[in-house]
Amino acid sequence: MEDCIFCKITKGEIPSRKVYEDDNFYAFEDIAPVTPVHVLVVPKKHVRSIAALTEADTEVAGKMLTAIQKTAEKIGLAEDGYRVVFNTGEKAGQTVHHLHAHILGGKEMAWPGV
Ligand code: DGP
Repeated sequence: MEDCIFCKITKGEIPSRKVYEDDNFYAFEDIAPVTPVHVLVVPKKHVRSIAALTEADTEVAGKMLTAIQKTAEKIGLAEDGYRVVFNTGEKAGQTVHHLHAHILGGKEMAWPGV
């Protein structure tokens, strides 16, 4: 996707603070953190959101959980725990239309928090 900011970040065309990368995923610090640790995990393949996933995305969708796990370990959240958020659609607060997981951590979090 030509105009997708996260596609450009995964390709290195826009600078970011990378924390994890593998063949299919790229993870970087959120530009506007809402918790002391706030990292985004995005697939290199452009998919708009969870709502736009198709059968062809099954493998990447499954691997995304493992990429989230590895990223959380790398940024030191595995022991204390973390929250994973997928804003899906504008009403849910999705502003960038490229599938991404927010990994939030570094503080005590209440639940529910909506
Ligand atoms: P969402 O609202 O779920 O679509 O989250 C999009 C997030 O992306 C939001 O927390 C801010 C972050 N973001 C937007 N543009 C950039 C950028 O250029 N660089 C980085 N690092 N984060 C960005």
